[in-house]
Amino acid sequence: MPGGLPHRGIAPEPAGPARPVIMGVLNVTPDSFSDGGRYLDFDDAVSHGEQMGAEGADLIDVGGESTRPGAERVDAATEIARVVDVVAALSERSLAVSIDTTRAAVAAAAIDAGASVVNDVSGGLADPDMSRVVADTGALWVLMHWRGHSSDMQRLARYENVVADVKAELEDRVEAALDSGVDRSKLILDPGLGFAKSAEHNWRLSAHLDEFVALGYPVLFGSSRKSYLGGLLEDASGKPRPVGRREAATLATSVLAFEAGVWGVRVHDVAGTADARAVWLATRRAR
Ligand code: PMM
Repeated sequence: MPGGLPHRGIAPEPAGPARPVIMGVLNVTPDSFSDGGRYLDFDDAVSHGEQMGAEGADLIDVGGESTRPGAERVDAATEIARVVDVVAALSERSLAVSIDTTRAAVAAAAIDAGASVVNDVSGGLADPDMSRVVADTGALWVLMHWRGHSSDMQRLARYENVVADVKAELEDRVEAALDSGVDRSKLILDPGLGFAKSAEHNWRLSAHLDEFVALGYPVLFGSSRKSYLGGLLEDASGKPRPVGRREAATLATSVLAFEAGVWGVRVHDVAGTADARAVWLATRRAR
């Protein structure tokens, strides 16, 4: 477990495979593709975070800017105003919080309010000050594979070999993080499904998750409700499965990711994922 992320409960873990972390998504935005607009209100956001904690989330991932393809950016002050009180309230309730941001100023404000993980979908590329904030505070840092902001990221979805290229680009981000003084024990890697990736790219990355695990860093996997699942499950007229009905497919991808050895999954449906994790763990421990 990198950096000693607190696990809920005090019972010692039985010997065997590590229990994967569940990161519950809490988007405090008007426009995220799945839960946009639902948790802009402070009380709604905090109670949803608490509910995910009660359902088995190890981490609540609070985000104040949508990264949906084509989304327009908000300014840093707006992003901070959306997230900081929610982060403080969840931290006060002893929930571990990650801040989903590409901006150093937002990460610093959230860490100040109690966040212990920076979930940076740009892998440090969007803001040159991010590595300093992470190094100075000792926060864990999720380096996700990214090639550009949401407004034009689908144009950037060109690869020779998506698995090899994403691995190499993530390794470059690791080198940059280490060079700027971040401890290797603080790093978590994420192949970044849907970020400058076609559906085919997402399937290839999912099929080769074990190669990312083999890089030697904890791996986070984020497939929850993404459009490649909607496309897979299109109806007879070719209409994609709507976002709200992609949960069973998401769970299947999470179990496959557990089997590939990931450190954690980032999901909207924490209760279902916690059940799936219990099934996977019981099965693994019975081997
Ligand atoms: N996906 C989204 C946002 N943040 N962070 C990580 N580390 N990995 C992801 O795959 C990821 C992310 C987009 O999904 P959302 O709009 O449901 O938050």
